[in-house]
Amino acid sequence: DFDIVALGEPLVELNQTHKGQLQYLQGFGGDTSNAVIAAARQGARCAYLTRVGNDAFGAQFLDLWKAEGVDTSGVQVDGDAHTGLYFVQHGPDGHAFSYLRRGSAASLMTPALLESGLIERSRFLHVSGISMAISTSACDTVFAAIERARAAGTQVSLDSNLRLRLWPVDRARAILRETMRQADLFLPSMDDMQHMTGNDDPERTLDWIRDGGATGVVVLKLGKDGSIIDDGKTRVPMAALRVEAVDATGAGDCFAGSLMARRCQGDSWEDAVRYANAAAALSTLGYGAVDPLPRTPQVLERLKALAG
Ligand code: KDG
Repeated sequence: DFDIVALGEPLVELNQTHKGQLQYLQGFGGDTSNAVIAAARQGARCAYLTRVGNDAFGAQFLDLWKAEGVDTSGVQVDGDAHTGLYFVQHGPDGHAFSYLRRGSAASLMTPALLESGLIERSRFLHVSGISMAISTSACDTVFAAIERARAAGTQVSLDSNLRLRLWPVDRARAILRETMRQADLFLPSMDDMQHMTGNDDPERTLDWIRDGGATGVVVLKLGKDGSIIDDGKTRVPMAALRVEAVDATGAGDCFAGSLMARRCQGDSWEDAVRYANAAAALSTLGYGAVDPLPRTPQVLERLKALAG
């Protein structure tokens, strides 16, 4: 059995590590894949559900997940479509993504992907806005996955991860509003919420989420201002960790994966968020979404240094 099964699209990553130069470091990305690898590095038992191409990149991903201890029995290989790809460029406003993903193998997933029964054998199902934005059949797959999770008593975790290049804001708002209601853990970022609600006030944003019918735990991520844990009764502000970030790609995914991993190990919400904050901060110290993801000893060391 598993602690976490995630569902979404893995993307090969090409990261421009030297500004202005035509050199790209190959790595791996895709928000839900990043999250599940981060969770595995914190000791969680993880599995991934997706569809990759029958190409070199698909094979690299299968090798990566195996090396990270992520179960791949639910990964399908598509004979025709390719594995998606993205480029990361770094500028004064942080990182920017360019995608080559339309028609990718993952975008062709259908609810048949769920027949492996992995969701029923996991404590958390993790999905994101991106999992639902890549195609209508992927969106159907996420809805079917949530239905299976709820029927089986598997907790549903949803990261907003709004990507407005993948879907129009009206559709994103309607679908995220529907799915956030069904989530046991909703992880929106203030930036994403601001795009959907037009409002930049965290308290009013949390009110919007509650008024919209969310009943689970909500952790609203405020970037450099930390986060707020709202369990439906109280709202607890949590401080951010300041670090000199080299590349913040995947930091939110590291936060999600580490948070779930620590919940599975029995942490309180506050302890789990504190841990996930430290893990996410550490993940920004190197280039790439996956390579710099920390492991438990590093995170514990950082937490100890902070406490001392
Ligand atoms: O959170 C990081 C991801 O956004 C990145 O790995 C690429 O999945 C990706 C996407 O669709 O933006």
